Amino acid sequence: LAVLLSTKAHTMQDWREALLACDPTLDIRLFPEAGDPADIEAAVCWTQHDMAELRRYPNLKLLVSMGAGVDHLLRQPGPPPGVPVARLKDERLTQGMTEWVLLNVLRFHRQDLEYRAQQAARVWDELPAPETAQRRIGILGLGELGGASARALLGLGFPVMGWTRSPREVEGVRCFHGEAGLREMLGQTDILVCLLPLTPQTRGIIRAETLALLPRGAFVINAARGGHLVAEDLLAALDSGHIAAAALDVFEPEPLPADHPFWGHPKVLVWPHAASITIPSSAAPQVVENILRAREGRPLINLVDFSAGY
Ligand code: NDP
Ligand code: OXD
Repeated sequence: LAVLLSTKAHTMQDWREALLACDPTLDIRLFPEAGDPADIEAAVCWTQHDMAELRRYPNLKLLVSMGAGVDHLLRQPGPPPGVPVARLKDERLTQGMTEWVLLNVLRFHRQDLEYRAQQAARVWDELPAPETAQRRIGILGLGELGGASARALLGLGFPVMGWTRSPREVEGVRCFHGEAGLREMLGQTDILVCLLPLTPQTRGIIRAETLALLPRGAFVINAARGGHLVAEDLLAALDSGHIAAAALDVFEPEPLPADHPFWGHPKVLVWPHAASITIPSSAAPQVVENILRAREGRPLINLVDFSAGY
C-alpha cells in the first residue's frame, strides 16, 4: 500500500524524506507518478491537486492537507465520498503565524509605516507615543492559530477580543460569536486580524459593510484566505482613509496578479502567502500517525468536520 504525495515541485523531496524519517517502510509515490491506482491508501496534498483526480484511487482511506487550511480540498468537487480529511495542527506552523501576526500588529501599533515614510523623506520627527493598553485587537477565529496569536498579544499587554462560531471562553480574551457578536466586536476593534477558515459562511466577511463598522483609522491584517476579503471594498476604505493600512498574506487568486492595485498601494503590505509555511519535518509525525491509524482502522486525529467546513 502506498502514499501519494502531491505538492509544489520544490517541496516534494522534503516531504518524502520527512515521511520516510518517521517510517522508512512507507511506499511513497510522487504525483503524477502514482503507479497502480489500487495501491494508493492515503493522499497528502497541497492546494494545486485536483480533487476529481483522487477518484481514480479505489482504496483511498485518508486525505491529508499539507496545511492548516482545508478549503482547497473541500471545494467542488470535494474529496471522494467517504474519505476522511485531516488537517495539520503543528507547533511550528502556529509559531510562524504568531510571529507574523505580532510583526504586523507591532508595525501598525508602533507607526512603522509613518516612520518609513519619514525616513524616505529624511524627516526627523517624533510621533505621539502609542498606548498598548488602548490598542484593541479583534481576532476573527480563535482556533489553533487565532488562539495562539491572542495569547501572544495579551502577553504584550494589548486588550484582545475574539470572534468564533460557537461560544468560547478563552482566559483574558473578550469572546464574541454570531452576527450580533461580530458587529459588537468590530465596533471596538482598532486592529482586525483574520484567522478564520474559508467556508461558505466566512467568505467575504471583510467587506464594505463590516469594514464600515470598524472605528475610523483601524488596521486590517488578513492571514487566512484571500476569499475572506473583498479587495475592492478594502481599497475603497483605504482610499477614503477609513482604514489606515492593511497587511495581506493571502489573495484570490494567488499569485496576486502583477497589475493588482495592492502591489503598489502605499498603505498595503503584500506577502506571498508566506505568513507561516509548513515545515515537513515538523508536520510529518502526525501525518504518518494518521496513515498508520487509517491502515489499522483506528480513530484518526485532526479530522475535518465536513458539516462545519473546517
Ligand atoms: P481552526 O479550525 O483551528 O480555527 C478556526 C477558528 O475559526 C475557530 O475558532 C472557529 O470557531 C472559527 N470559525 C470558523 N467558522 C466560523 C464562523 N462561521 N463564524 C465565526 N467563527 C468561525 O483553524 P486554524 O486556526 O488552524 O487556521 C485558520 C486558517 O488560517 C486556516 O483555515 C487557513 O486558511 C489559514 N492559514 C493561513 C496560513 C498562512 O500562511 N497564511 C498558514 C496556516 C493557516 P469555533 O472555535 O467555534 O470552532
Ligand atoms: C495553511 C496555509 O493552510 O499555509 O497551512 O495556508
